Amino acid sequence: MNPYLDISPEVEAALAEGKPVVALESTIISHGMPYPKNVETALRVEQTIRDNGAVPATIAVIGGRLKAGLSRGEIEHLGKSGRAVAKASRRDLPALVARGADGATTVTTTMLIAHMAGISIFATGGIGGVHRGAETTMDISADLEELAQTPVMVVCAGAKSILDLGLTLEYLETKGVPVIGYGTDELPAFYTRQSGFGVDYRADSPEELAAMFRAQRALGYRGGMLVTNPIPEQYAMDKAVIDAAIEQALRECAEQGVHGKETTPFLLARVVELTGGESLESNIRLVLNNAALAAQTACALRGAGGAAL
Ligand code: PSU
Ligand code: MN
Repeated sequence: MNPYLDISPEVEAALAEGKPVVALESTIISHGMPYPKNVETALRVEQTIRDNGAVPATIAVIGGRLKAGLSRGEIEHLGKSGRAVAKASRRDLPALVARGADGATTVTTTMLIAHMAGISIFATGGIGGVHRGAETTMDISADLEELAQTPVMVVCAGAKSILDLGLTLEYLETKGVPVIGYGTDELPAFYTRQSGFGVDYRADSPEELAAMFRAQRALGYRGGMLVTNPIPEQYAMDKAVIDAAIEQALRECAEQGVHGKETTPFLLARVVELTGGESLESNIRLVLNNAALAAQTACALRGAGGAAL
């Protein structure tokens, strides 16, 4: 095992017994939602995974250790510290580990650490992607590169239209990452069920998702798979309301010269402020929905047919 990795006793036992395990990220806790909703949500997401028959492994860097499986106290700490905790992408891990620092893991580093720990399914809200205007800024999330090189299934609700969704799909196609719509032929746009962009394939059950992931592994691909699960209808937002908030957040981002790793957290926080918390509620609901699907798929993977992945 990697000398910097700590797997919690519960997660370690589950992996040893071949039980289904689902990884969860921590940037969503420290940078994606305000306290105390972030902590409440992180704990509810873990409970949802348990209710669906799997063991949750929330991932973060604590005191320079790569953690797969956090205690309640560690989740509290990440939630209370908020943006004071470093947002940890792939390039950040060497320095954080060497310094014994804390880090909130993005989709990128959650995939990386999950894979190190032997966990192959991960549930989140939205992934990073190609930013609008990337043709001049070159701002493309490391999440897309990680999907291209790390064999983990990521269950998300699509991506927010703070990004250029068309270019994000083009990039994933170039990198050979399968994008699967769950019960849909269209890429969901996080707060809304539709984006106007088609996905590669559609699956209608956790068993179908498991079969696709199994086939990908059997083909020897090194990369992962992106499952896009639309927000439940009753929690979806009005497209005009969310689009207006996103447009305003993007304008303010440009005016204030926000750039680099601060861009995504700035946009996420402004959208929540501008929609008066309605978007936060939608965000929470879609994460819970993704956690349930990821847990069911982890169970399907461990179940019928062949060795555990
Ligand atoms: N998009 C969301 N919510 C999030 C993130 C993105 O709707 O919480 C977080 C995830 O952790 C994702 C990261 O991996 O932001 C991407 O950041 P960047 O765009 O800087 O790569
Ligand atoms: Mn970026």
